[in-house]
Amino acid sequence: MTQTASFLDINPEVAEALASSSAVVALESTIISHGMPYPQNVETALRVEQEVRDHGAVPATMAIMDGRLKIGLTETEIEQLGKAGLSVIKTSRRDIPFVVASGQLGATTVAATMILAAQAGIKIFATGGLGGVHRGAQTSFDVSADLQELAKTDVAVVCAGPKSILDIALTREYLETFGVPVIGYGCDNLPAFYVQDSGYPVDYRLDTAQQIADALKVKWSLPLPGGVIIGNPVPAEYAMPNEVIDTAIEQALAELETQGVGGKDSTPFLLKRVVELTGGDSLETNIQLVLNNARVAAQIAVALPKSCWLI
Ligand code: PSU
Ligand code: MN
Repeated sequence: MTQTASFLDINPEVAEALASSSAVVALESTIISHGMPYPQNVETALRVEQEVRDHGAVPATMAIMDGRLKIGLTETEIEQLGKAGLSVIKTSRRDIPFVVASGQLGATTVAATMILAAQAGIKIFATGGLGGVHRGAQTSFDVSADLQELAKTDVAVVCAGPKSILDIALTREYLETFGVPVIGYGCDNLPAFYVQDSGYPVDYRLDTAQQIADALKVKWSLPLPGGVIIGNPVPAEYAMPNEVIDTAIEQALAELETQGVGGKDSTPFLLKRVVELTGGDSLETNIQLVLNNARVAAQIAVALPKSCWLI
């Protein structure tokens, strides 16, 4: 047993799936505590888990509780995180040891979820949106730790693309520099969360879950360490009109600046304001795209050869 393994609390259903090399999909929890309001956050988290199950995989929502790295939560634990909301510690790579040592409640970001997933041997992860290079990063240096994690940790992240609260062009450049491939699932351009098309191309378009699974197997067998981004556009019927979302994002960004919000508070602030400024419409889009990502992640996990779970 490695030293890290002693901190892992693997939910029995997840442990059983991993022991038989069956498909497991990791899910993050900052989206629950900081990404959506209560009670929609809890309802969505549970629906997302169900969507993963309906497509043949076992869900493993991650968090830190009572000094343990939790790989798979119970419904009660999801409810606890959702109710506690912003009082939960948003936990990225740097925060993990402190949240564990203090026994506090921590919600994992994409970066932290990748770390926990990798330690448990889980390869596929579904979320809503990634962190990225923020607009104005040329002076603020605000680049999400999610991107560095993708550069080094062997987990594939299915997402609806970066929100345009970020600088998508700079995010693409950063990912290229660090060797993180961006796949479009059935799309030539990277989606931008609320909208299907960011206007920026993906590196590779793949049209089936099997093609994606095959490419992942080759990457990790080479071995070529690091993560992969799979951009999965929100279904057209749930996408938002460009003008509506652009206006809300511009205003949220202006408020961020005047209120002097920075550091780890920037992303939660922007997410919350965009929901408020769209009168809640963006929340429905957000829910639907996460469900859509959970389905695709489960299909990729099922298609991944069993040998891959052991790499
Ligand atoms: N982007 C979203 N929704 C989210 C997040 C980002 O559209 O919920 C969350 C994720 O947990 C992500 C984190 O890992 O915010 C990134 O925060 P930061 O920009 O502080 O690294
Ligand atoms: Mn940041």
